[in-house]
Amino acid sequence: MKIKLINLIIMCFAAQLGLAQTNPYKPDVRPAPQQVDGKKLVWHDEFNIPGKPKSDNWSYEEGFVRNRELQWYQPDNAFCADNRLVLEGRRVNKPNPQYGSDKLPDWARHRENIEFTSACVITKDKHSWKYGRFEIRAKIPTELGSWPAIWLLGINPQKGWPDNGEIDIMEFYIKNGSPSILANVAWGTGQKHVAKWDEFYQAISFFTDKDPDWTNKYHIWRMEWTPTAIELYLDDYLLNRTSLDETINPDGYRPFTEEQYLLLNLALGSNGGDPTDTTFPLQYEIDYVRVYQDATGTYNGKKQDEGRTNEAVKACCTH
Ligand SMILES: [Ca+2]
Repeated sequence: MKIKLINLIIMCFAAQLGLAQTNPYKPDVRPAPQQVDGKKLVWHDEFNIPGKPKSDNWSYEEGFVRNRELQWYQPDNAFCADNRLVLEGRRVNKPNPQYGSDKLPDWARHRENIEFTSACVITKDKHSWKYGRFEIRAKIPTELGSWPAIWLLGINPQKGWPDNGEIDIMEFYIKNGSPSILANVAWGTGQKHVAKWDEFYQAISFFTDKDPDWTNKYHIWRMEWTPTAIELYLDDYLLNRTSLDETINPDGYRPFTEEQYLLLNLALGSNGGDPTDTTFPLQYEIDYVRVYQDATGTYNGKKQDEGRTNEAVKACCTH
């Protein structure tokens, strides 16, 4: 009896330990902490409800958008399943519905066909933030042709890129011939479409040499954005730190003292390399996005349940 009791105690202890640990290969389904390091959780999406990403959080970029990338963005390639958001890159062969149209940028309107589709989800016009801790747990595809990203752009309608600022919490693409992790901050130079960059890049072999299974695991990308600086981390390893004293446009505008919105996307081709020989589909999996703020931060957006039907709220909250 005594031995059974001891065994039971050991089993309970082990179970608790198990719960306390995160499986690096799976989404972390434990509830988001409401507070960390004195900062409160102000917004999050755990992507735990199967189906389309919540429409009160996300909208979509559509078509051929930027950088001569190969993919046609469409909502169909974004879905939630098994407690994570999947942005799926697919190889297709179909006519470009906007072939020749001036709705597309010059480089894209002459593409007769769409060879790849993918997804880009954005919080533009729905949620934006100034300062805070941004924590994103994700597993990225690293096959040739992949260009996954977690990034932010300024919301000021009077300003364009790059005057509005850009923060790349995570990008993965081929830099100087090596597949690399990038973490960048960009702002204005006074010249149209020309940015000043505080760039960081590190060959992914730096990570995979230490852990050969690195690419099959989820990792945590984190931004600490304060009135003083932007710090970008990967699994608690500081990749890049940018002082906000540097990030002043020539006209005096300081983009990182203004609100920014979030983009999650899987681009294909361009900086990502040629995906011709890559096996598709490719999946970029995002377990959660969590934003924490202290008194310095601001957050503008709808409350999580605003605009949703009672049924939707019930479906959410009984899940
Ligand atoms: Ca999740």
